[in-house]
Amino acid sequence: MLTIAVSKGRIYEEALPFLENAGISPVDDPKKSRKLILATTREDVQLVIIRATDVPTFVEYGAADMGIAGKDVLLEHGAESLYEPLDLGIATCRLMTAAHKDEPLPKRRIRVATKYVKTAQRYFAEQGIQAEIIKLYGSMELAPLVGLADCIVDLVDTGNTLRANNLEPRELIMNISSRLVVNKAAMKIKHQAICELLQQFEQTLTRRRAAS
Ligand code: PRT
Ligand code: MG
Repeated sequence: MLTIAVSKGRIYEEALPFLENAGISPVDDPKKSRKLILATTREDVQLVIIRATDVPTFVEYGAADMGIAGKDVLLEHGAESLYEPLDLGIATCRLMTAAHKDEPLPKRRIRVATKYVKTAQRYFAEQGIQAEIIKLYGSMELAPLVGLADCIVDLVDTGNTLRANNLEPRELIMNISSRLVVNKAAMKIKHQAICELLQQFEQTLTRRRAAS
């Protein structure tokens, strides 16, 4: 049995064509079902539906053989414990700093609100900028508005969320997409099954590149 960890929402939606090309269709719709383990049209494959940020943990510990996770989540988790063989090019966005529109950052040590604590720490250290990182679990955009932070580090797609809150994107930290990750032991023990699946995913990628 191969277990694949995916999160509900945009990653699941965009990963479906890859799964379907490999003959994997979940028997229940995760949007309607409360089941956390979904059987699929392939007897040898099941999906576990978890929070996006938990995917690397499940795969690292072998609770799932493989998973699909955003590069933002992988950076924050630390990727040394996993194989990351394939960039699926889905759920794309940018990890950016953002701040009040038209307001320069203060010259003193800045306060940064984010859920990406390690990534933000690394980024500001590389830039030689003194920053105090404040961990939040959501609604980062609120922090500069209420004086909790001078800027934020968050994902930006259309920029609508920033604009709606009078913020503007500033520096690009990294372009983000979702990656296929594989447990290291599973890669040895279930080598053939995993490599077959990898090839099928690659085939979908190649077809998409040709079509675009
Ligand atoms: O929601 P939950 O707490 O369960 O987890 P999650 O928020 O991590 O899950 P989900 O499904 O929202 O995001 C999963 C992954 O999708 C992320 O880890 C990213 O890799 C990827 N992704 C791609 C995004 C976005 N685009 C995105 N725009 N994740 C979040 N956003 C949010 C962003 O945080 C901000 O609040 O959308 C808002 C910005 O969008 P725009 O279009 O207004 O700029
Ligand atoms: Mg979310």
